[in-house]
Amino acid sequence: PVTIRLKDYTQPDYWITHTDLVIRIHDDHTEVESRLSIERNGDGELPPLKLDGVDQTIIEMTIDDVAVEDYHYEHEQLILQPSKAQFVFRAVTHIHPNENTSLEGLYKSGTMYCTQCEAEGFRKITFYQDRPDVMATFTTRIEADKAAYPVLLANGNPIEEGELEGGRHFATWHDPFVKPAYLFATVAGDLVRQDDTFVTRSGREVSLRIFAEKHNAHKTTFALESLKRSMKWDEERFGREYDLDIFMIVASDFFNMGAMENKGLNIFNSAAVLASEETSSDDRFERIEAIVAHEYFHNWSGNRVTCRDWFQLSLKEGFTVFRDGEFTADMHDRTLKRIKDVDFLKNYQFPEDNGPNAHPVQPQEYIEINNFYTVTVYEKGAEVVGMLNTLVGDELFRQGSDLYFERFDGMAVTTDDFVACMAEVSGQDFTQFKRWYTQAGTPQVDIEQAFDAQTNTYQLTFKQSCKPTPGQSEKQPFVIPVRMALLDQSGQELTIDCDGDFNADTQVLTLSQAETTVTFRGLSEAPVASLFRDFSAPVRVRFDRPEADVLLLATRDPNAFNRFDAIQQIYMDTILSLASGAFDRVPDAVNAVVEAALNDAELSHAIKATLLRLPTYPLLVDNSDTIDAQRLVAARDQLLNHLAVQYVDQWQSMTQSLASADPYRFDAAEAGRRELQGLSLQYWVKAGSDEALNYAEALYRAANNQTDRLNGLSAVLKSDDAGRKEALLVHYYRQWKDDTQMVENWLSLQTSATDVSVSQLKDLMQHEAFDLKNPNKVRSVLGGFAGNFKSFHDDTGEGYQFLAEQVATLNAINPQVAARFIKPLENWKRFSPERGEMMKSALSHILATEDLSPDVLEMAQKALA
Ligand code: BAL
Ligand code: ZN
Repeated sequence: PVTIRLKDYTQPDYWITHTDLVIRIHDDHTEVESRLSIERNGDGELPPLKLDGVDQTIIEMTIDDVAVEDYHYEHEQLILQPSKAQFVFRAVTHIHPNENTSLEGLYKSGTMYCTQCEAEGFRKITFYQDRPDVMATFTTRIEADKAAYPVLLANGNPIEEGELEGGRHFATWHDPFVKPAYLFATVAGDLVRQDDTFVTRSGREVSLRIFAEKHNAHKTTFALESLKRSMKWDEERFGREYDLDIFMIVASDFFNMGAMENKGLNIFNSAAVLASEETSSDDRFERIEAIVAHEYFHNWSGNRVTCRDWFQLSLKEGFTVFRDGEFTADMHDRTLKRIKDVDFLKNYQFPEDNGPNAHPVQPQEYIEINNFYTVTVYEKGAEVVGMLNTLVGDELFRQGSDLYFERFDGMAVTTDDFVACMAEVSGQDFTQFKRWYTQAGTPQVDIEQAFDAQTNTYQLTFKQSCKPTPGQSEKQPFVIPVRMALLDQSGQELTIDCDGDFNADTQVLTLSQAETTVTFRGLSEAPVASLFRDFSAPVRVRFDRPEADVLLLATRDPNAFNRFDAIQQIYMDTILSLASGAFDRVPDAVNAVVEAALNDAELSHAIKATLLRLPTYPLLVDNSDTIDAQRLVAARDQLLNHLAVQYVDQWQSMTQSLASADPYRFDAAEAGRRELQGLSLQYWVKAGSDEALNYAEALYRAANNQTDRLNGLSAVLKSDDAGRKEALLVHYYRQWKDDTQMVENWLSLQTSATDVSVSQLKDLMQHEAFDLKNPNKVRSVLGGFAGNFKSFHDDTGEGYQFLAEQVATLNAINPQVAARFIKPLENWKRFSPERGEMMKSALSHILATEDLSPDVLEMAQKALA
């Protein structure tokens, strides 16, 4: 495999200005006829034309209607020598979508044909310069059997349709906006659809259509409503209006990603678009709304302005995650959204930064770009955009965004271009700030404080550092915005007067040196510093300070995010100290913060739930030096049991008082109520009474929505009542076996919500509900298991080898999906030596597999390096 490097980027030798496709779908093959209008980029002698293409059989090729005889094919490229600077290249090729299990390019999903071209799938459809800086207008004609595939879709606006001989028909679509091949899409299927319209702010009426296979037909309304909210929000908040006459979403049961922002024709993983209260939990509703928004927002941040090369992936993904985060915050509860996002970042991105696959938001090299659709590029990328917003303020951020969209409309650009717009509107110099794009690793900020009662001054000293990451041993200081307040002993915010780089309007202190000391004046008593409010920078903070300070923050910080953060810190220290043996019992501080949260009548249900939830295993692992997996399990369980028993009366009364017989409604208040009820119920069941278990089962059985049902079922699954667990799981499957999303949930509940052994997993993979070719089912079973810390890291270590075997099998079916399952093993060096060796041996097994795909090879090599 070849390593691709950012520093080697050069423009292509040729541009493609228009792409004309005819796709003829037949049962045993698909014929693709392309006509590419090509122009030389530059002058002088004509270089060879190199077109990417894999898994195609060439039937015919011409240049300006003259047959091409002289060509060769090497390294997955067709190479030929044009004799003119401007010409039309035509190719007729055959492909086999029915055999395409990689789910890249054109493939069969259930009864329909669909495509996935990002990042490099278009080369499986036709020969092309499959790179994002080659942008063309597209005309696409699809032909297929009319009875089997009555719906024929492609990007852009529909321009023609009609009948063909032999029961076939065609539809032609034209996309007038230039786009790279990765945004191409086509669909042919027997689909039902739900229609609506949206009138844009300039008064244009846009048709909205959501398509699904018939068995999924009843679940499209929520996505359609979400789409309309997204379109409106993007006009109001970012000034972005939709451009085509039609916007379509298609739900596909077989999909590698969550969804794909193809121009005018988004294709979604069914799990990320289809919703009903019977089958979708509150979390799922929120996720669907966010993904619909995310893909829609890409129409500007990604499609109208796209990436010059794949090293710029975060240009569109970081910015679009930031945008969808703002949307969700505006639609629901801003603090809650922030807590959830930061929790996600710390659970997934911090460990990535702390392991062998650490890479910058703008990676400098890759073997397989599919491996770089990561939490670093997406979520850390969004944090970087968020910091720019913090540094320039909301108004200038919007001006910078407007400038970016206007200046680069129709172009393929870089993260530098984006930052330059923010610099231009604000007059700030972001040269140093851009290290966030190029340096990998999570910076650590060590803080010390000193109060001087003589001078009424308080000093904070910040020292930043960043551990070496693969290929980067030395790091330069980052620009770190610290949103902050100083609190008095009652939790009131004090006025800040200091000598640091502090913005009084935004209450942001900016650090740019390796070490910074800031003196705060006019303080008659030692304040309590509330730092990194709302997680103003993606850093690890080490601040060794009196327990009383942390307790004040955990119980009284007016910034709910920081209150959450302080409580999590107390839980985390407790669990890690119990695991290491430093504590032999749960300290009083825990009771103090839990009681304060339980008794705080001002807190919303949702925020209260976040304050009462213990840190997850990935977070505990990421904060441990050496991991003794089963001691960690025992320690977390000890704290969980302690809270369950100590506050059993409160858990019971909260569970009961939060019950509601009202019709289901998805909104922040109701979702919060159900979340807190579910958490209380788990604690109550954990305390061990039959009454609690009966309540959980009754909640499951009587539920009129999936959230209540899962709250009841999860509580039962975490109990020791094997008979009851089995009975409910059997009931669930019988009831819902014809619903795709419910079956996926059923699979994942068995692997993630309860203890599971390798032999049970093997049985589950033999079940009629399982299909190794379906990524959602694979993720439900293997992803559920790999995230089940206790079972995955059980004493036998069997799970590691089992996972390795599955990766080896999946490598031949779907490399993209296979490569994702190397991650659970990659941090083997951080575990205790014996366990680390078992994990390493599983990775070696993967690396020894024959015919490894570049996807799996790259990930396994890095994990073992
Ligand atoms: N572009 C791939 C899917 C997404 O991030 O929207
Ligand atoms: Zn995206």
